[in-house]
Amino acid sequence: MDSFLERCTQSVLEGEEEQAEDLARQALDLGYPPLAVIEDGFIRGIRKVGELWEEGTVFLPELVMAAGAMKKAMAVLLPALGAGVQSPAQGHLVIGTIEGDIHDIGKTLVATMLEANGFRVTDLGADVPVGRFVDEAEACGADGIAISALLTTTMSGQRRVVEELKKRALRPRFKVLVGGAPCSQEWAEQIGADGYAGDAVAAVALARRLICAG
Ligand code: B1M
Repeated sequence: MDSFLERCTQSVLEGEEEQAEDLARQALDLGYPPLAVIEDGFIRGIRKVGELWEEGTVFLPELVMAAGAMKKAMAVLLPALGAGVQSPAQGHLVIGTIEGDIHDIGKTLVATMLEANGFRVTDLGADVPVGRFVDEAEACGADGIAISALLTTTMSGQRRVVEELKKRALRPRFKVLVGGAPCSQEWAEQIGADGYAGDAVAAVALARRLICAG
């Protein structure tokens, strides 16, 4: 791997907030495409920490520090993803991480990529109650709801959003898009969602297919 990107990975692995932020700035100065630095540099670091944590080699404080470093880098790089975008709104999505789940790094990246590609996005944040996804989608007249879940224990909330929409007779008016590490296309089909996306680029393609084509 490119040694600069390797340093980005390492800064997250070591939970070095200042260094991660500084490297993110340097990346932009050096002309690296922001999404490439996020995916091939910083995300590699946070995923590696997750693996080490699962193996029992690192502990929760290190995971928290790594997430802190990741967030500092993202704060520099995310605005650059959407820089200069002036395309008219292609559709409107409400997005959030499902209740009980505070993982918001991937969700925020997906939200930014959707915006950078011309979608209007209402980001509800993390730990969002099932009913709030539906209330907000109705209130702002969105076309779809994108739900992130990172825990096997919280992904069932995605199913409850679909059920809530059915209960309020709002299907198929609002499209439902799901994503997050434990999710899959099979899961989306099982819960009656309209589609699954494995990463932020795929989320944009899915939103285009479901919303712009529909
Ligand atoms: Co947590 N955590 N964590 N964690 N954490 C995971 C998810 C875990 C897999 C780690 C592991 O075991 N290897 C594990 C879950 C295991 C499971 O459920 N089977 C886990 C656990 C157990 C926990 C706690 C329970 C730990 C504890 O307290 N004992 C706790 C839960 C807290 C809670 O939510 N209630 C917890 C806490 C935390 C931190 C706070 C320390 C921190 C989160 C900080 C934050 O987000 N603000 C954290 C982190 C950083 C992780 C890992 C290491 C990295 C997550 C991340 O940011 N990835 C993670 C391990 C892993 O995922 N490999 C882990 C980078 C991000 C860009 O990718 O989020 O996958 P990701 O998003 C991608 C795609 O998934 C997709 O696109 C994104 C961009 O490519 N995507 C979507 C995501 N959402 C989408 C929505 C869409 C479409 C695509 O809509 C259409």
